[in-house]
Amino acid sequence: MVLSANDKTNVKGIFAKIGGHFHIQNELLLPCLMFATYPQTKTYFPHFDLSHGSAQIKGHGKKVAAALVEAVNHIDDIAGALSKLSDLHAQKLRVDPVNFKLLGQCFLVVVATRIPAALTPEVHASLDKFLCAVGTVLTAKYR
Ligand code: HNI
Repeated sequence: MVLSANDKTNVKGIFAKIGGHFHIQNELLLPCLMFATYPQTKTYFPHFDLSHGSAQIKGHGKKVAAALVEAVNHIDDIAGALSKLSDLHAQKLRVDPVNFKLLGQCFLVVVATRIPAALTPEVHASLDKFLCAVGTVLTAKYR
């Protein structure tokens, strides 16, 4: 997935808005939305308290959000920035790659509902490409 210069600008812009406007809620909203919309994703978290608003979900949402920010900050080398996470997801967690698309959908829904004006068709397309790129990196080491 090759991001154009324009895609990179769009992605950085949307993350700047996310950070400023609903960072905290998003940490909770994103995993809760994923578990509610795609209950099959819960199978990877048998050890979590998955009730809405649980501290574990919140803590995890925070880590995922931080990893996404890291990817944005190193948008020219996402593979390098997320290399350790890529090892973890491939070798230990073994999350079926299809789940990354589900999480990406949820992320787009969060942006679309929270900051609808920012999600122009161009930004939507760039964000979709970015989330695909992150998913590709996190599943690249699966064998
Ligand atoms: Ni994912 C752990 C980032 C998609 C299941 N995941 C993490 C951690 C980060 C992270 C960061 C914490 C690592 C650590 O503690 O060292 N995950 C991401 C990112 C994406 C993603 C950036 C995609 C954008 N993970 C997914 C998906 C699933 C998933 C789609 C399954 C549905 N992740 C997990 C599980 C853990 C995890 C399970 C371990 C949780 C724990 O603490 O036990």
